[in-house]
Amino acid sequence: MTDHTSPNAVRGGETHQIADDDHPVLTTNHGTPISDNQNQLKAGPRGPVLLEDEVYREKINHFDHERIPERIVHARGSAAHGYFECTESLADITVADLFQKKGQRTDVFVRFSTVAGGAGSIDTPRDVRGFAVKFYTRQGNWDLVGNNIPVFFIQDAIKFPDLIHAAKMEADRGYPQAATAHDTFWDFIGLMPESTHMILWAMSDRTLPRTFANMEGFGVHTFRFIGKEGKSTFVKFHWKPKAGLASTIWDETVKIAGADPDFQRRDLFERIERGDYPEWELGVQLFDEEFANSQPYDVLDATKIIPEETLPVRIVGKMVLDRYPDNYFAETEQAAFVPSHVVPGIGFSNDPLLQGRLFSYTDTQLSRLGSVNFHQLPINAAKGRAEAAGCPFMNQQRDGHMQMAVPKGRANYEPNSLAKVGEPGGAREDAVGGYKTFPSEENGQKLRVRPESFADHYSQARLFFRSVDEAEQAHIASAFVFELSKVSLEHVRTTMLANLRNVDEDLARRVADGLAMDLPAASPTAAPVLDMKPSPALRIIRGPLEKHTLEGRTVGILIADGTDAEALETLKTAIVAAGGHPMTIAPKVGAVPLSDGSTVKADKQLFGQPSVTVDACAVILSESATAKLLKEGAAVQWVMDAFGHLKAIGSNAAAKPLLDKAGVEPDEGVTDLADFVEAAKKRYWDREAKVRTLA
Ligand code: HDE
Repeated sequence: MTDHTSPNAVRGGETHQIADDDHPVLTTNHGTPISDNQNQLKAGPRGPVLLEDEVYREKINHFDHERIPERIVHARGSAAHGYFECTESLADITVADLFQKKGQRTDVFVRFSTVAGGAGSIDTPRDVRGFAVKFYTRQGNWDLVGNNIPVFFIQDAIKFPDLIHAAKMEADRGYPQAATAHDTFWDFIGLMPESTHMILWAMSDRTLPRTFANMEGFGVHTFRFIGKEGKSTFVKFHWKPKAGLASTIWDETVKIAGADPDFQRRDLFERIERGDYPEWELGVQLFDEEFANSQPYDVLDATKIIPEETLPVRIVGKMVLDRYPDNYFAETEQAAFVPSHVVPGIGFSNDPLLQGRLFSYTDTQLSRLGSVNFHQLPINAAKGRAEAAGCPFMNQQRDGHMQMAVPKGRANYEPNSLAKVGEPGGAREDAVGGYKTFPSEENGQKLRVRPESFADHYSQARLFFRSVDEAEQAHIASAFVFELSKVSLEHVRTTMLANLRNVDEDLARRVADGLAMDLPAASPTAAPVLDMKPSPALRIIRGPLEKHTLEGRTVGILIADGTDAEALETLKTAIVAAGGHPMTIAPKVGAVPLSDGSTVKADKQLFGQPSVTVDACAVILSESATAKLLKEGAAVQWVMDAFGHLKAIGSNAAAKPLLDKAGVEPDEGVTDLADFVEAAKKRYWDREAKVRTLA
């Protein structure tokens, strides 16, 4: 890019860049060429500004309206483009076009989000993550708007505004932002025993995902697949991360929030930039009415899972995210996910939470995006259909705010006979391929009730707690203690303890101990609490999706003046060979002199890149640099946190005094440089008892 500075100083601005072959002519929104983008129109060089200055007025007026209302929930998000590939045909089960042929690809746009915080909040609060997928299928768009937790807090959508009001910042004081550790949230949860299962997940490491690529995704509700003869099969959707499930430790999470509030969106962007494309398998649990009726819970109740050990997840596809959005606002912010947007072959169950969502999302887009034409925004337009049929949508709907299309002719109604006189007559129904609702038999009295079959609020909370690893159980108990310690209303804590007694006596006792409170009597239950068979699939730690690998992971290498050049090169090569991403970190970034007289640029500076931002830590220092860094709090903390967060630490002999000062004790995860790459593939859970007291 050349910098063309106008020689014409009389125009007053310091910098006038003028149009040339690389830069088109700057214009107003109405196409008028602009001669000066540096100065308002004034009456004389020092005179008042003139209202007639359309160039200025238009520019500032547009700027004043640059923001749209943020989403009431899931406001903070980031997204990527990619594709879904069918790996096993489901043609015998659904007519949905994207599942017909092995190898068939469908474009997707996926937005990940936190729930409670505003758009400018942090990436790593303890919070559920949204996992919303828009499939641009050849039969229209299908939005599978899920979360990284397979159950929800409430059973009926009518409670959603109460849940969200209670969870977000408190109405009078305007805080806390992006945190559930406050009175109103726990007041609501304590009084809504149906939320107990989800709150166990929320207090687990599931709400502290390391990166978006390390999360599972779930459709949550029971949906239907609809097959050729109109046969319906119930289905639950699961996304399984190829990078494996991985979470952070609470202390690490809190520190990431300070070190890098954009940690997860940066990771998503950088992974894609590096070609480490985040990938998931799509799995389905398929079942019929008979199976549904034989379970000790109701499959229409979104606070329940179907354990994978009872009904295995069948993998039918994969999703790869390989392109970052070109523009955050136009794509990520304006993306409108709407669960009622399904395609032929996919339908709904009577889950009252799902049914409630079918209304809410279109409605919210009208206030957020401001127009019934939000489907015309490029990110929302049904482009898959455009490829198939030449037009993203064809109907007789017209006009409205921000109408972008220019429909020709007068066929804005149907039926019409205009084609008889040679005029375009517009689109018509497709009785064979068009969307058909599954004709389920429905009858009954109109009632505002909860079915009896939704009454059990504790069995699956117990199932979850008893299924996960001991380390995860300790994290859950500690998370309850942390959150409830921030609750100032003592009766609210007591209610929670009373509810937890129905989940697991040991858990309730540990939380009560952590709060230094007496255990109250258990709260009454509306149904017997069952001891379901533990489900190992629910574990992160020592579970089926925990992966010992360096693939896609970042290894921080602390270096400083005099670092052994050869050792550094050997380590970097070994990390890359294992699929990892080496990141050198030094007190000064510009030039680090190495042992052989050469210099390298460090990737990051020590003070801005604490070890919480990397997955494993190596330290290669000269004796003199070690002596200096012993007096540098950030360096000592770098190593201390790596140890405290159960990460592998590899070092050369000269760096040893720094490890000693940081309190590093020998264990399997503390190695010399030769063994480090292998050791760096996992965390050392057994170390945890040495470094912190858990509830
Ligand atoms: Fe949402 N939810 N939700 N939700 N939800 C929204 O829609 C709502 C629920 C989920 O990246 C809103 O466009 C109701 C469950 C995600 O843009 C809103 C109920 C699940 C996203 C809304 C639920 C979700 C949203 C706000 C109870 C997991 C972000 C902005 C019946 C299965 C999508 C918007 C994105 C967003 C309503 C419960 C997931 C207000 C009424 C259960 C991932 O329409």
